[in-house]
Amino acid sequence: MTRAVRGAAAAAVAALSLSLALTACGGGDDGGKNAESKPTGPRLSVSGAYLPQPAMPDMAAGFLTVRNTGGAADELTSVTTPLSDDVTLHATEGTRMRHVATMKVPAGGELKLASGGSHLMLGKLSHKPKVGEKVRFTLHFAASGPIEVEVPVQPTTYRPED
Ligand SMILES: [Cu+2]
Repeated sequence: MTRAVRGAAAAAVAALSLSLALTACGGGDDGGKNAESKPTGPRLSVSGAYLPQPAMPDMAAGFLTVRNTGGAADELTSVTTPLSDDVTLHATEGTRMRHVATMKVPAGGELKLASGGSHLMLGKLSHKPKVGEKVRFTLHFAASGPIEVEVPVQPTTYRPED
């Protein structure tokens, strides 16, 4: 009799610890799912980069689009290139352009640098780039690692198709 009670008690304890183990396991799975559904960091890609062959010998503009398919915004902080030690980010407001320190790449959105709008301004060119040449740009961001792009030099009047 005593033995049977002990046995039942032991079984109950075993069942209880088993259910605790399952709960803990289920909790672990839920944690994993929550982690996946949490917003991710920025996920950037660069497309459509080009550099019109400059009309002036010492200054050029650069255009490109940075897409962000991630869950967090990022910021373009600088661009480096062998072509220039003096690359600045310019925003265009109306007919005036303004030097800005950084440019936002919104989550699920894009930063578009296009003719007539925001652009990269390259001064003190190491040489005058010619059509057909490719210039390496390295884009630096506040959160993401740097992205390198080979930027084709296009005719001065080139306009990309949208
Ligand atoms: Cu400018």
